[in-house]
Amino acid sequence: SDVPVNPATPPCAELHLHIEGTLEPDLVFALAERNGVDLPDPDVGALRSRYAFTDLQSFLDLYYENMAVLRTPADFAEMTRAYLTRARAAGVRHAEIMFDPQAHLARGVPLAATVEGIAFVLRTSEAEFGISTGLIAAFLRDRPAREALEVLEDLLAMDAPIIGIGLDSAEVGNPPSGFTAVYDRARRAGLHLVAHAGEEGPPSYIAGALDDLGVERIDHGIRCLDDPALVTRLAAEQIPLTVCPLSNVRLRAVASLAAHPLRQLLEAGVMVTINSDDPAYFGGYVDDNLHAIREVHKLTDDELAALAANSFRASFLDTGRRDALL
Ligand code: ES4
Ligand code: ZN
Repeated sequence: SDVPVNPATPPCAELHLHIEGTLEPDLVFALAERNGVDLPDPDVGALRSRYAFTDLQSFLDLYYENMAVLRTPADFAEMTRAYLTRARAAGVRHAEIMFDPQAHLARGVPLAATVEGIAFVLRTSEAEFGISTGLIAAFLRDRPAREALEVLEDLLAMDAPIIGIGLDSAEVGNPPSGFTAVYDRARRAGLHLVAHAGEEGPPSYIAGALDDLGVERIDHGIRCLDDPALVTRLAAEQIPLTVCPLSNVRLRAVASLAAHPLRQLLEAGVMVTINSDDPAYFGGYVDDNLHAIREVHKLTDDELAALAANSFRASFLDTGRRDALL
């Protein structure tokens, strides 16, 4: 088989993972067949040829298109189970998993179908896969904040098993400041708060996520390096960045893995973690990310261990399991 095998990487937590981004091309075709969904591509090979992205939007277009095959709770459950199986092999012991409820609602999939399909599998993940989990509802920043607030109210009303909220999709032109009401409501509900910022967008969006939304963690955040004062702040406050090297290369946020600013961030004292983002789209799971960055940046075993420790410290784990994993 052509499944890549990586030398062991240390056990870690994965904190930046879109469950819809784990939908592999083979599963797209299998679910399309099962659900009678017409696909634009004749076969998996033709679909795979469309994974050459030029920026975030070119990826998002295919990401939202492929989601059309997800119709029933069983579809979401199967995708989630496939991720956990692969994540366990990658060394993941804890996963904080984002999903995009609005992307499914917009296609006519009820909120309950999405939540129940994913949550059904997460309920037994620790026993079955040895992976503790938390579910994060991510809101689409290129849709109205009012819609996000309505979906959040629905999630709270149905007592959905979420630990937090996030903010994703097309970043530039959609700053954090538009979503203060959503984050205020989530904070009042006792939820954890994260947001994508500084992936393609400017450093001011990272500051906005911290100051306007009150997030505890920044997804991506690599563009903080354009603002030295912000880097100093992130280091001083130990704000975790969930960095995704292969994603950054594939979406051309950085020119190459060699040019990836991971080392600059570490040297500045920033709390960095390594994650896979959308592994079915960007060329690999968290072990593939760790491997690629280890080889190209000549990371030592101690440096890899420090990144793994960061992942547990930056997680929303309760102290009992965190200390057991550290
Ligand atoms: C995403 Cl890489 C990335 N950036 C922003 N939004 C997203 N949704 C899924 N993957
Ligand atoms: Zn992401």
